[in-house]
Amino acid sequence: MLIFEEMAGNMSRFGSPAQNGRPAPVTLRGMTLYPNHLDRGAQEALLPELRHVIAAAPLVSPVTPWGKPMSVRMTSAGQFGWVSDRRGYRYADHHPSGTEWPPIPESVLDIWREIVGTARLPDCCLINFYGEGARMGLHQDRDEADFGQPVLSVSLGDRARFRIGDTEKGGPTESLWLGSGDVMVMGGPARLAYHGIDRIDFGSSDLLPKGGRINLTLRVVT
Ligand code: MD3
Ligand code: FE
Repeated sequence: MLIFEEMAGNMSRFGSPAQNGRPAPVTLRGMTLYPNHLDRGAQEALLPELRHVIAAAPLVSPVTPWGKPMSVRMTSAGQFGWVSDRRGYRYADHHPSGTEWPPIPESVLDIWREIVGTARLPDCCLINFYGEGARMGLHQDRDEADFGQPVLSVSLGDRARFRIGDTEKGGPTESLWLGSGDVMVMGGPARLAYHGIDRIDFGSSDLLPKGGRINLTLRVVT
């Protein structure tokens, strides 16, 4: 009884019974996690769309304004892309190479439409790629104009240890694993919480042929 075993697995992971074939959403510090929101087929269907974006706007290894290389490689789709270099962090209307950012794939916008709604669509989809050993230190996302707009994240590939704290630096934090297909929405009080990725469990998923993790964050920038 494979279905029964999958349900039991979900129950031990999330502590609540499956609903409509998916574990119930989990709220932590004002964020809502939708475990396994995308099934394997939906995850696989996103990959060619993302490869298309990355072919037009290649992943870059950004440096911080202090000149420290980031271990995460990044690119974006949409009207704006998030960039970092010696001049600072900011949203830019072109890729660092000078090319236009490609449009956000409809299949990615559909996830926003389904979970957030249609009042406003995101104008940036930041694509983070985590290879073996990549991490992201605790930070706030505060380069957007309206913190009333949520941020939606989609995890694909290897699972990652996500950490979230308070809206002030140095407070207590909590962590949870993000697995492939998990979708998270940060709105309300969670929107300005410190957060980061401690580590990825490299090789834990077979979604990406060479391993690693892709995280998409959909943002309303303007
Ligand atoms: C909580 N990315 O790109 S996504 C980022 O997995 C970023 O690549 C991480 O943090 C990643 O800025 C985490 C989940 C996330 C995104 C935005 C948030 C959590 C957030 C904004 C406010 C609070
Ligand atoms: Fe962030």
